[in-house]
Amino acid sequence: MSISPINFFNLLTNDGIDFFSGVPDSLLKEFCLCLDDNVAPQNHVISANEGNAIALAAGYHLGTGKLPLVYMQNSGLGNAVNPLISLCDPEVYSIPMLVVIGWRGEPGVADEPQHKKQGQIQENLLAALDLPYITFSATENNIESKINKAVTSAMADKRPFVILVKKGTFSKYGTSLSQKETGLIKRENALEIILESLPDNAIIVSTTGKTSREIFEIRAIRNEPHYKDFLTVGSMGHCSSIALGIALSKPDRKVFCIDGDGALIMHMGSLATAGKLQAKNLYHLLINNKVHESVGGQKTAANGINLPALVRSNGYNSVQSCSKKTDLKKKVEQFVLATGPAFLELIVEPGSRNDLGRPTIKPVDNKQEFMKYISGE
Ligand SMILES: Cc1ncc(C[n+]2csc(CCOP(=O)(O)OP(=O)(O)O)c2C)c(N)n1
Repeated sequence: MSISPINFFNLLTNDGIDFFSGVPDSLLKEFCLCLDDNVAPQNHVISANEGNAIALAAGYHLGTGKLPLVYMQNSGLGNAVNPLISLCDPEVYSIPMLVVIGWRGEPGVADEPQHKKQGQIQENLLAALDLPYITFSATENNIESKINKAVTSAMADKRPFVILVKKGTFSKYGTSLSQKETGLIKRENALEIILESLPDNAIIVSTTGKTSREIFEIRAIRNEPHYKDFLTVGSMGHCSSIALGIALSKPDRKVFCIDGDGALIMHMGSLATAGKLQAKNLYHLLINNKVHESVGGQKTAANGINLPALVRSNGYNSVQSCSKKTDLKKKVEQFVLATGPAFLELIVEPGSRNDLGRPTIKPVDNKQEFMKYISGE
């Protein structure tokens, strides 16, 4: 039987765990919802990236001596490797924590191309990192003793202990994050307007998750080719750096990065690089819904910060924001004429269609066609 998130949570708290940090994941969505509902905000921190979550948890342990919990999708393990092995490892500071990892791309389970390699190497990777682990699946019946074992082992050996969670492990939590009508434009409609307002020879690099899925569908519905769009299906947080790399190598073409707030915040340091390099042909569009909508709608740090001000202070040449549906087209048209690095934030309503599909073109084919397009062939 699948595990009830609240049962899992109660067992963790009975074992003394009261601090949680991580980046949300679709496989862990129900557990994340349960944390949102049951933990005070200062004890449940959705961090910028998975490495930050490990470091936050390490700090919490240093301050309290208690066992913290970090959660992430296995895509984020790469972000976490450095603090896991150079901070928490028994040969360095020996810091205990539980690390709950959603196992996308598990061998034998159908998944998207960007998850396959990570899923395949998952167990070998944990072995190479010398991280002890147990797995949880939908057919679990020994949850309590397994959690006790994980907690005891992490504390006794003073090291991170991993709980690897297979697809379908958690049952529904009950409530899901409400998608309130805000009167703002929906991301998909904003993307429709953006795509029709960009110049014909625009080069587009879009972010991980539903933004790229929507762009793919809009192109398909309009019978337009997909080769203008590099859909960054994995590698969350890096699409603006990919766009910058292209912009530097193609100074005569306008390169548009279509980013998400969770992704931008995940690797915010790239803003400083973009500001410093002053690529005149770099156009950074942020679709800001203030949540990680693609994996369940959990809040990002965009809720409390002024992203345009931040971007401006990093040296972008032109910075604009737009929250009015009726202004959007005009704002995008002005943005296209600005001198880069240019930034336009579009505040949109969280939410997406339930029947949204996924790209049907393989990433490597997308790359080949895209390279032909940008080389002018
Ligand atoms: C390194 C990494 N961590 C986590 C994920 C899981 N993930 C995929 S999309 C996404 C949310 C992206 O949020 P945002 O950029 O705000 O875009 P939105 O989903 O709101 O459109 C997350 C957390 C991932 N793909 N890679």
